[in-house]
Amino acid sequence: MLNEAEKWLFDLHGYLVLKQAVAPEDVRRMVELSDAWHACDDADLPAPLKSYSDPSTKPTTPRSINQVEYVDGVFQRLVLNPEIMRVVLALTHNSPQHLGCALTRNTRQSDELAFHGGVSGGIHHPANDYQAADGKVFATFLNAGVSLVDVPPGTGFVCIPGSHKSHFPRPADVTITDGPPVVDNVSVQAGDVVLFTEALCHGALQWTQATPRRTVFVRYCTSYASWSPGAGPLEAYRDRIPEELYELKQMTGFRHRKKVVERLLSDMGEE
Ligand SMILES: O=C(O)CCC(=O)C(=O)O
Repeated sequence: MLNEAEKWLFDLHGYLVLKQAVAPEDVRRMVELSDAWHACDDADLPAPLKSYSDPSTKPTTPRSINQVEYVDGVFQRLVLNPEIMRVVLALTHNSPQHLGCALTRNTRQSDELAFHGGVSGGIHHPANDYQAADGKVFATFLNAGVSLVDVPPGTGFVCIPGSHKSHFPRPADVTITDGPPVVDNVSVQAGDVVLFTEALCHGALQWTQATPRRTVFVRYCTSYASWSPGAGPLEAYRDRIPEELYELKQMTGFRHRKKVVERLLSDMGEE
C-alpha cells in the first residue's frame, strides 16, 4: 500500500505529504463549519463538541474543537479518507484505531507551538513507537494534519526530519525558527495532508496571514493501544456516526481484523 519511494521517505523523514487527498467541496464545508464553531464560546458549541482551550481564558492558545466527527458527515468521510487510510493501514500493519479529530484555528495572534514529540536518547514511549524492518515501516501513533487553507513558506508546520529515530537529545538551542538543514517547514495547499508519526519532533510557526489557518488533525493509533480507561467511541453518541467509524474507534486485540479494514483493503485491491 505504500510504494517503495514512500517507505523510503517516511523512514528517512518521519512524515509524508499527501497532495490533494481531500476533495475541494469537503475542504470548503470544513472551513465553513470551522468558522461557525470557532465564532462560538465553549458553552454555545453543539454537543458533543469540546474545545481544547477556551478563548475567553486563553485567547492566544490555538483553539482546537474536538469530537467534530460526531456532528458532521464531512469529518466522518475525512477519518475514512482512502488516501489517508492507505498510509495509516500500511503503518499500523492493518490494525488501526481512530483516536480523535481536532479542528484547529490559528490567527496572527495565536502562539507559536514549540517543538514537542520526538525521542530523546533513543527512548521510545511504548504507545508512540517507530520501527522499520523486513521491508516495512511501522508506527503506533499517527497524526494526519489536513490543511484547509494554503500555507505559504515561513509559517505553519515545522519538524526535525529524522527525529523519530534520533539517538541523542536535541540541543536546547535548536528551535522551530531554525531553517534547513535541521528544521523542515512544510508548505502545503488546501486539501493536502501532512501525515507524520507523533514520534517525530514537531511544532508550528506563528501564523502570518490575514485570514486564519484552519487545520484538522486526525489522530490514529494501533487498534490494540489503550490510551486511557474509558477511551474509545462515545457510547452516548453512537447513533451519530456510521458503524464503520464506530468500529474504527474501538480498541481490539492485536489479532483481530476489523471489518472496516477488510472493506478498505478490498477497495484498494489488496488481499
Ligand atoms: O500546527 C501544527 O502544524 C502542529 C500542531 C501540533 O504540533 C499538535 O497539534 O500537536
